[in-house]
Amino acid sequence: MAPSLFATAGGLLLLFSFSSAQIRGDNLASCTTNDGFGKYCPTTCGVADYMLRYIPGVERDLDDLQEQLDTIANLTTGAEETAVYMKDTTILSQKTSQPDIDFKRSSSILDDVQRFEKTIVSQEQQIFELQNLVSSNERRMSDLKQLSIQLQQKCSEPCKDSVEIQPLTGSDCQDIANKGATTSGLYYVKPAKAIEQFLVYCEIDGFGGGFTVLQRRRDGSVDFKKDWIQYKQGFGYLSPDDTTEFWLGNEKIHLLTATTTMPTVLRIELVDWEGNKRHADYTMFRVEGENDMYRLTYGYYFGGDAGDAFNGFDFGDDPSDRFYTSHNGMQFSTIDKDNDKYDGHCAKQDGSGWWMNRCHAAHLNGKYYQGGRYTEKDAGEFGFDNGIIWVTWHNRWYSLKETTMKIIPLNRIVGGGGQQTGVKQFGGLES
Ligand SMILES: [Ca+2]
Repeated sequence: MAPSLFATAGGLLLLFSFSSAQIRGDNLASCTTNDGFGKYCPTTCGVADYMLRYIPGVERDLDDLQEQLDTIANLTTGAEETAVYMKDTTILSQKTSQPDIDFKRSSSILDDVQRFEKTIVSQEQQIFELQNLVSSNERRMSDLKQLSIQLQQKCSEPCKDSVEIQPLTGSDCQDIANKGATTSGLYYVKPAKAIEQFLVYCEIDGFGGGFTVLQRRRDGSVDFKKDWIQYKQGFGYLSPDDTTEFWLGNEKIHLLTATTTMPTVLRIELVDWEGNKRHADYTMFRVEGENDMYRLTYGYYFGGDAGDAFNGFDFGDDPSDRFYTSHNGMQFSTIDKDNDKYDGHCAKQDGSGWWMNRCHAAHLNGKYYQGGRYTEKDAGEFGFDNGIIWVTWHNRWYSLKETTMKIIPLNRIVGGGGQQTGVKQFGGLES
């Protein structure tokens, strides 16, 4: 009896640890949230969506918990019955073992008496142990009931988000900077064709420039192996202090780049594991809509010190490498959608989403390798799981530490605003 009671109590504890593990939302297919929820904003899928998915799980857990409590209650009753039975048996034994005067001399009766006395002692010990078990189980049940009540209270509280969101809004971060914003942080933007506003991280520089940040890698905390829907909607976390990783989402990137009257410059900023920084700028950056598989186009490499990896790279095996690794005009591919120019499936091989050709010379959504170095073995026989690559700076076996993809209207860089006369004005951001 005792082992099964312990086993049940153990199972219940396991159930509890499982219940609290459920609070993480990592397993959700299209809405990614985790322990940071409530502290950082999910880039997509609102709080209501999260709660709707979360509640049935909690309710199931509570039902399971109730069942377990009932089981323990039944087992405790069983133990109590056994204790009563044993007490009765003991009394009976005591009665039976009264030595009869007429048979005092019988050695066999004396033996019986001794045996019964032993039985009595052992049964009393068992009764004592069972009584301990009963009270210990009762204590556990009351603890668990208390926990259950706390859990129910927690579930009925409304979800709070403590992230600071700046009050200014605009069509993009430059618009917000034009309205006087001076601090970087989270802002709501609504590009011309957007149905509703959405949250972005704006990097406001000291020259009145407002960059809208599209992508951020910094520590490998967010897995970039995501499917089409997730790349479309965005994933990871937006933080007011630029401490988190995210992909803003292809649909939002499309709205920010393809529906504005002013051409957009894409700025790519890279940091390696030695702390060196480089950047690359592309003019007329545009991402088409989903009907064109979020095709990437740009005008030309506008400058920077990271080199023009978007234009492809001659890896030395074949002169056509450059053509087949250029990115301009490529559609977006993900692990579940192959829009590349390769017989195989680049995005599936690399476990990422990107504007794949056959396959790439720049791959900022690649696998995060701590320390940066990885080998052909890590990447697999056919170059699977490539890192975060910008081949015109570091070779393909070096995965970068940090990346930022952000946009700013072209006129902020070329003769716009009276102050900004060239890209060098922005160089201060990198150095
Ligand atoms: Ca293919």
